[in-house]
Amino acid sequence: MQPADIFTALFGEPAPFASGSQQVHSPIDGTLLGSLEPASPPVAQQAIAHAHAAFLQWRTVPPPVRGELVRELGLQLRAHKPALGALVTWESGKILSEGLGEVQEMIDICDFAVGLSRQLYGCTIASERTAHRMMETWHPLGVTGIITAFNFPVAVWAWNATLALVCGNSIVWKPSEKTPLTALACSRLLERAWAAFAAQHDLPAAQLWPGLHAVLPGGAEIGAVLAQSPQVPVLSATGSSRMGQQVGAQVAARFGRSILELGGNNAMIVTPSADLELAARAITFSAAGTAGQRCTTLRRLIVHRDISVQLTARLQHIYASIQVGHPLDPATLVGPLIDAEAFDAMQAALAQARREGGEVLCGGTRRTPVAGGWYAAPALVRMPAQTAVMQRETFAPILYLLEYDAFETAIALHNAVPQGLSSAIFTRDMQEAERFMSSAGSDCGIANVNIGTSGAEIGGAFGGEKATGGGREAGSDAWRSYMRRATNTINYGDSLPLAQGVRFDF
Ligand code: UN1
Repeated sequence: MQPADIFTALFGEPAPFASGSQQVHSPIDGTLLGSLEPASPPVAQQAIAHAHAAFLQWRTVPPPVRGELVRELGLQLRAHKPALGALVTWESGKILSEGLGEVQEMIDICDFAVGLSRQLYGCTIASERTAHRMMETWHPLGVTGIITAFNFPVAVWAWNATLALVCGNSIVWKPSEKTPLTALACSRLLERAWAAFAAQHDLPAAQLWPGLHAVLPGGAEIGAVLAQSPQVPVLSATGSSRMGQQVGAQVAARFGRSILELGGNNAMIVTPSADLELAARAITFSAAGTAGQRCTTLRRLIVHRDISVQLTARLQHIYASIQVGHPLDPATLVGPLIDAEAFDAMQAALAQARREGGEVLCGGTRRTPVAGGWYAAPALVRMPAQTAVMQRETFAPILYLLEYDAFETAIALHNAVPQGLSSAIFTRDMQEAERFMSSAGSDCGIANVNIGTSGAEIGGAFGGEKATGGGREAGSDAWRSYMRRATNTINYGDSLPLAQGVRFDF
């Protein structure tokens, strides 16, 4: 699909973004996709105030009814999957299958959130006092701020927004400056979902919409407004560890809650018993897929010395055949990097790797399958040790290869980086697999066996430890981060016994 058709499908006109100081260019070929006016800090303040007012109403709507809005959003996404998936490709550069996959990830989390809207369970607790009962109640928290990155411009919003909505919160979203159009498309779909929802339910619609959801295109100054506003009790931020350090500190300074999903520096251990063909497939998708621009991208491969030559040769063979090209071409596996800056960062990392004793086995150079885009051949780099360049996340398709002899050394190397998002082991040895997943194994939020580091399903909690920020989003009980917990103790007796046996007689 071409941009004009996509815009017509999503916005009802072929060129809806025709004026404004912020220009959005496609990383595919530099095409100008549109121009828009970014939000200013005062506009952001106002959006937060409206969102707070909407929250005061929305929190009283029963959760299963709130779920109906998310059900409508899921229907909109199903109907517009081809257009939105193609827009994700045009704006972020990922191949169409992954653009569509990202929209599917949104649909999946919608389904999850609809079910969740009937399952916001609190537990009951045995009281130590006669004729007393204890329980936990979960309440909406307020305005949920969402800051997203260019590489998953819509799915990460959906993880947060769908849960926040069923939990009874309103939303203010600052998308990446590089991908505001997909954000505005999501907002349009949610608006349509709202119209269908509001027609079926007797709600104070005027007080709820549009305050319930706002998109604020803009830069770090908008993120700072969200981070500093006391009317934003929870802020979910996805991006670099440096960004998270700033945002997290600002939110903490006002006792707000942050959900941080920051840098990854994900590794895989490949042991002698591994199915090497399966491992090679998983490595290629995780390391080269999405042009290395996932936070779950595989960046470090820790291979047992006995199989290293064989696996490296296999990977070099596969890498030589990977098609780098236009992401709408079905034969393409690797699209462009997001911009020239990303290409420069890749070159700088490769130069540093060489200085640190690394050998670039293949890739790393610029390709020009399409004029006007920054395309690079995915690189394999053999490293003599886990040097400084391997300690940081370079958002590009570079896979560093290390050898190990003892399993303990592999685990130690695996954990010896600042980040802790995703991890994997390829092995057919049950003890190695279990040790990798044990408390003394991988220190990451995601630890996989015989699959790669990227491409997680929404059913699990997504996030990681250390410099990854500690936040959890999407499935499992991640919803709790968007709510506040009240502990209730109820006395249904005729006396007033005190806890811990305290006497206070008078
Ligand atoms: C991200 O890169 O920010 O596990 C999110 C994955 C995707 C989500 C990635 N489901 O790779």
